[in-house]
Amino acid sequence: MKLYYARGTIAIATAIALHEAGLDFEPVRLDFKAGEQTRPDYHAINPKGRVPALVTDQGILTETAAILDHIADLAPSAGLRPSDPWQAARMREAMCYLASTMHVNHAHKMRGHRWADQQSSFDDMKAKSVQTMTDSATYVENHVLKGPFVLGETFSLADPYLYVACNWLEGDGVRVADFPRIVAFIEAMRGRTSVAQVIADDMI
Ligand SMILES: N[C@@H](CCC(=O)N[C@@H](CS)C(=O)NCC(=O)O)C(=O)O
Repeated sequence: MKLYYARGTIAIATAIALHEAGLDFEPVRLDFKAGEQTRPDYHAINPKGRVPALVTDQGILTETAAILDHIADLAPSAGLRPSDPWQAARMREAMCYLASTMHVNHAHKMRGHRWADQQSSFDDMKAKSVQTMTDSATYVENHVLKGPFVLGETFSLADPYLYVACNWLEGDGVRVADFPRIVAFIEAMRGRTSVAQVIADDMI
């Protein structure tokens, strides 16, 4: 498999999950500063011009939640998706929140051009993102993290996803130290071999 990614992006959740699953992959780095995600050759891989894109022998898969779910299916023995239906639903609840709300809040800082055309609108969205990301951190702190990980003691697909989103907080103007469960979660994640590997590979 080939993973198209850019440094620090949500694509790194896929890299962490692949390491957790013990699956080999070839990372292909895009330079966002050079706009490589906007070029026609990359649009042939992902017409949305976003990362991640995972190239498999069955085809190309995009959307972090779908990719993570597929990784759990490729490596069932890694136990990345709980067998208990309620726990699996709670894991997906967290992942849906990250995809639909926290990631979108984060995107308002740098990607205002998706929703508006005026510089004043971009400035307004960027300023507001400090509050919306603080709101996301508050929600994660109080309702998403049930222990060291999203599901409590059990590691799942939601954790790499949440780790990358939490990694954005400080840069988005959120005082992470105000959120002790998030601080402990980041610490627990950094203790895992999978996360140490993506840090060593300068992916995040
Ligand atoms: N819903 C997608 C969102 C992917 C996405 O927006 N990725 C960002 C990086 S975090 C991206 O590729 N942005 C490039 C751009 O907007 O030009 C997913 O979860 O995979």
